[in-house]
Amino acid sequence: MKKIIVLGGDGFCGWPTSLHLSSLGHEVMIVDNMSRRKIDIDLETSSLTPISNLGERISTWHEVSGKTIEFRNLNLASDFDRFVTILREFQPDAIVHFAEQRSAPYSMKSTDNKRYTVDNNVRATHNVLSAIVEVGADIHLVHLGTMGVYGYGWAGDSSIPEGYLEVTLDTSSGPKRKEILHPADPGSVYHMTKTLDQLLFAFYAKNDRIQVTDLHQGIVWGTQTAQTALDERLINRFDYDGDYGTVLNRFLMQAAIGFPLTVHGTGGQTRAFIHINDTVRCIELAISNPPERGERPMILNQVTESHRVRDLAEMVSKMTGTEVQFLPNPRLEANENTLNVENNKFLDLGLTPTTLSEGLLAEVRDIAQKYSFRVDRSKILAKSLWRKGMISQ
Ligand code: USQ
Repeated sequence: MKKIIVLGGDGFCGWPTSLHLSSLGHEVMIVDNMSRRKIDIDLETSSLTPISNLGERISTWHEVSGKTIEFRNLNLASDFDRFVTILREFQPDAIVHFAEQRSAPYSMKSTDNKRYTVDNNVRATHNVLSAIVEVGADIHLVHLGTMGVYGYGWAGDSSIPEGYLEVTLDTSSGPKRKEILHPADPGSVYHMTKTLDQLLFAFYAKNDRIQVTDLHQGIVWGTQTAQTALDERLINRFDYDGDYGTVLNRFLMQAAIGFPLTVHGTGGQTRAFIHINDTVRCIELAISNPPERGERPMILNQVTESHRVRDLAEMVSKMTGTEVQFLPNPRLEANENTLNVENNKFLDLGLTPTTLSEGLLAEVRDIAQKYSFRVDRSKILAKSLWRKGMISQ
């Protein structure tokens, strides 16, 4: 069993991951500065599901499972010395890093939001890496990255490899094959911070021999895991608002209240998806299979299936009878793209994906409909424009 710190352990992926790791018998400590809850207050919105405060979550988990999760309230971007002290005292074997501002629309909303997202995310990641070097301990860092680092469509219909691209260089002694970090092509300031993270990982893996696993995750859907479903006080968050809600969960909530499904542009955007249950399992598998010390960062594509946005809308519409509405796209992104993603590494490690066809209906019934009375309809439409004064497509 391992000692594991979950940075951002109160968030949408962090909370179910903390419970999953704790249920497996690992000793878990959550480090979080409650920023996600504070942003909800600023945006005057809240999770569709009634999430308890972190103290109640942790005490309920103890009541239900007999297991203890520790918590430290700390801002990773600014409180470096305290973080070093925590590492010295807790002596983790692994750190799971979710502690970043994760919404693309939020990151594009204003100059302040762009600056906050870069300052928060890049400094947090760099502080984690330098703190690991500072304590000189053998700590495996598992980071939640994004599929968005690859960009969408520039490589045509060739498949996206797991992090590294093989290229052939013309040298004076003939062609030379080389594997390089896949070119970055971020579509928002948020996604850009994750591409910068990749360079930090590459440097610290090379210079300080830190073991890093970077997980390029797709869009998560679903809400509950086996552990968060044990008691309503453990329930996971479900974002539906125009900034933090992700596309499929938004469609499910919209269907539950009969709100026309909000497809941006033509809906020809193809994206990769994964269920929250598979997210927590992937983190478990990543922790159990660290790269060797001195190796370059291990990159895995954490996705299980790809879909076009308008196909998802049609699927939800057929299932529920809700109409589909094509809206001007507030983002700058390709109207249509193909996406083939390699994900063999997780499948080889034993991941058995939850598919959309299995889980979708239960999600509408058990979560979206059950809590539909909590929806604030004025928060549904996405209003964050990618370029000031941009003419919608
Ligand atoms: N979209 C709609 N209608 C909506 C909401 C979104 O058509 O009501 C479209 C967007 O225009 C976009 C696509 O759906 O083309 C995906 O949008 P999203 O908000 O579901 O996902 P995204 O902004 O890419 O970000 C989310 C998470 C982020 C994670 C990323 C994985 O917020 O943390 O890194 O998914 S990925 O998309 O694979 O890069």
